[in-house]
Order: sequence, then structure tokens, then C-alpha cells
Amino acid sequence: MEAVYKTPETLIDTPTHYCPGCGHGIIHRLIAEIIDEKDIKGQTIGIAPVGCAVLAYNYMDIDMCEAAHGRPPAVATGIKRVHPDKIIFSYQGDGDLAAIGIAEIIHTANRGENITVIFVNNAVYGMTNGQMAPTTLINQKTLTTPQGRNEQSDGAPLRICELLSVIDGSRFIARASVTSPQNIIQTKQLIEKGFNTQIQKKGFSLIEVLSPCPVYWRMSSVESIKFIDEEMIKAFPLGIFKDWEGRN
Ligand SMILES: Cc1ncc(C[n+]2csc(CCOP(=O)(O)OP(=O)(O)O)c2C)c(N)n1
Ligand code: SF4
Repeated sequence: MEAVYKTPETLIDTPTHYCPGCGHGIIHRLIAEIIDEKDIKGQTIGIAPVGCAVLAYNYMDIDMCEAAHGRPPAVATGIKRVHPDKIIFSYQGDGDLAAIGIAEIIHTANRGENITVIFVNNAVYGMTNGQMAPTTLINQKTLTTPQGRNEQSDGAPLRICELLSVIDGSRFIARASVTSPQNIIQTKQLIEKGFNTQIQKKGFSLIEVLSPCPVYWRMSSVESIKFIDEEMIKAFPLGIFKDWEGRN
């Protein structure tokens, strides 16, 4: 009998450390599927962040490297320059990429480094107990904004795709979500396009994925999905913001 659904070869079959309803595991699987389908397992190197995905290397059967808070784009740059024919991706949360790592991501995009960034936006610092992130929504309650994020004192959610798409060096910038089978398929297509951008030596690509953190949103998994579909996408609309093939 032909198997129609199986674990990707690149995904290590191991108990998960992620919470129930977390989006990281789905995104790991998509990356593993793409690596299998493109047959690039031996050529791909990932950079793990400091957030909940700090252990991403336990799930993917590829070479991976760990970088300090916010520094994956800098480490990815170094590895890519030494190994220009390898496919290099960084995997980063919003605390990692949009707070302490904001300088790294802007300058990496501006230099047009030929790498792919997978940016997992769950609007909080998951690993360190749900503090406010640059991407926290206005009025969203977090550990450090118990009354809700206040625009006057805390600023508005930082829109990374919009910000990076005006930088000359960026070539493919898109935002997706993992709230439905259709959105998951779309996320996979966009991540694959990011990898293709790099393989065709077109330059910097970033795919932002809106992802649930039920634990620190203090919601059920179902409520978290609704929160993304009904609230988060108002601040972070899905779509392609820049495309070297000319669609944007
Ligand atoms: C240099 C450094 N500073 C601070 C920390 C503490 N720290 C670890 S994870 C984290 C937040 C991560 O949040 P995010 O990037 O949004 O990822 P998530 O856990 O939500 O997936 C922080 C502040 C650290 N590990 N290293
Ligand atoms: S704390 Fe949030 S981001 Fe971290 S594993 Fe749990 S659900 Fe996922």
C-alpha cells in the first residue's frame, strides 16, 4: 500500500518540547518537507534562535548552528559567505528578530545577503514567560503589559515585512499564517519561494509566519487560531510585500 502521509525524512521523530497548540512544530515540519522535496538535505544549514525554538536542531536532521539573541542573521551571513553554495536559513522569533536583533536583520537585508529568514511572529516572548514583544498588539495583555499594550507608552506593533520591503537589498518578503490547512499550504509555498530566491542567487528573503502561543496568550488552541484570524491579521495583513519576480 502506498503511504500518502508520512514523517518527512528531514524531520527527526522525537517527543516535542513545544506546548500543545504551538505553531513552531508546524513550521518545522514545513521546512523539513521542503528540504525533502527539493532534495537539499545535505546542502542546507539552519541557524536556531534563543526563543522557544532554541532546540530546533533537535527536530531537523541537517547541520544547524545556534546564535545568541538576535544574531542569527549575522551568523547566517558568515556561514553563507564561507559556503556560498549551501542553502542557509535562520529561524527566529519576534523577540529575537524584532527586538534585540533588529539591527542585524535590517543590515543583513540592506546588504542583500543571499539567505532566507523564517520569522515566527507570535506577538510575545514565549520562552521567557510571555513578556511584551515589539509585535504585541495594542491592548494585548502580556506579563509586562498587564493592562494591555498602550500605544502612547509602548509604541505600536512593529511591522517587519513592511519595514524590510522598502530596503533595496531585500528581494522576497512575505507574511503567512498557520491557522488553517489552506494557510499552512500557502506558508509552505512562500517558504519554498524563499529557498528558491536563495538557490537562484537573487538575494535576501524573509517569510513571516503568524503563529499561536496559546500558553502566554492565556487562550485555548482554538481561541488562539481565532485571535490570529480576527485580530492579529488586522495589524499584520497576510501577503507578498516584495517579489523579485515582479509581482510586487
Ligand atoms: C543574549 C540573550 N539575551 C536574552 C536572552 C533571554 N531570552 C531567551 S528567549 C527570549 C525571548 C524569545 O522570544 P521570541 O524570540 O519571541 O521567541 P518565542 O520564544 O516566542 O518563540 C529572551 C529574551 C537570551 N537567551 N540571550
Ligand atoms: S511558550 Fe508559546 S511559543 Fe513557546 S512553546 Fe509554548 S506555545 Fe510555543
